[in-house]
Amino acid sequence: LLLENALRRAQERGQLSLHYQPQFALEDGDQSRVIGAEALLRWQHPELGWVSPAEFIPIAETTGLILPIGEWVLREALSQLRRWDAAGLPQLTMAVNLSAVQFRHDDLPDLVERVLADVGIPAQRLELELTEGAAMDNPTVAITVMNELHARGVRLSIDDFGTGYSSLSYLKKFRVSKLKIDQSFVRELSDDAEDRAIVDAVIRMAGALGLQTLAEGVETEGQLAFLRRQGCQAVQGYLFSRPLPAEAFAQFMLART
Ligand code: G
Ligand code: G
Ligand code: MN
Ligand code: NA
Repeated sequence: LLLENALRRAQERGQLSLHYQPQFALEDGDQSRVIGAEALLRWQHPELGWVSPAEFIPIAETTGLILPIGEWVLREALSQLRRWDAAGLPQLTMAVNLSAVQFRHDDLPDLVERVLADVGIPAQRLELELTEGAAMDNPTVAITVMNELHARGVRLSIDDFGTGYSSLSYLKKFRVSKLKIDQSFVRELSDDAEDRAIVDAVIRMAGALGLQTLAEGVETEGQLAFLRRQGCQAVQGYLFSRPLPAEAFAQFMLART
């Protein structure tokens, strides 16, 4: 209850911020190029310090606070994209995490369209990340919402792919463009033949379904080499960069060019 009340005030007191983790396309040879950023919510409380999203997102979901907070995240992330454009950074896409509660809310497609128009960012530059669980919670509703977002030009990816229970028949019907391979499969790639088999199978299946793949949690050159060899299109992880405050992200980008 203490945390709930604190969270209620966090937004108006400016305690919420976003960090951004770069996402890289794997290109010919051993080249890679930043193609986007994932916005990750951070909460700094004056007494509690940094509170982990793993701790406060579930509270935000059960109290409904995720709706105003989620709208703030969307608006802030897209506004940041505008600021980076103005600062001369290459045109990136912005990936924003959606909770199941936001996804189920009637207003989502119109809200997303409104925020894009307010900020002046084309829908194609936004990618909404939805967990498998949120999509499979009610697949029929999920298909409708995905179609409405797709009609507005917004792309969707399935986050933490492999940890839920997506049926392959639904995956075919879902209007998603990308599978984000969960970091739990990436972590042991060098030691675990089963994880290698799983990741290989996900990349091949995605290819057959016309979906892109992005591997999360890439921390070592060995993991990267395997992913490259199997044809994974994109990666993010500590090997390249931790999630960074907006200013540090811009510096990271400028230092690469
Ligand atoms: O950044 P970190 O690894 O601490 O994030 C922990 C979890 O919180 C991840 O599952 C991530 O998807 C989730 N998360 C981070 N930011 C947001 C957000 O803006 N909205 C939602 N719904 N989840 C988020
Ligand atoms: O659930 P989601 O995939 O949105 O969560 C992303 C989380 O993973 C963020 O909290 C981010 O800080 C964390 N993360 C990103 N890259 C790495 C990595 O290379 N290793 C580990 N352990 N965590 C990572
Ligand atoms: Mn994510
Ligand atoms: Na994930």
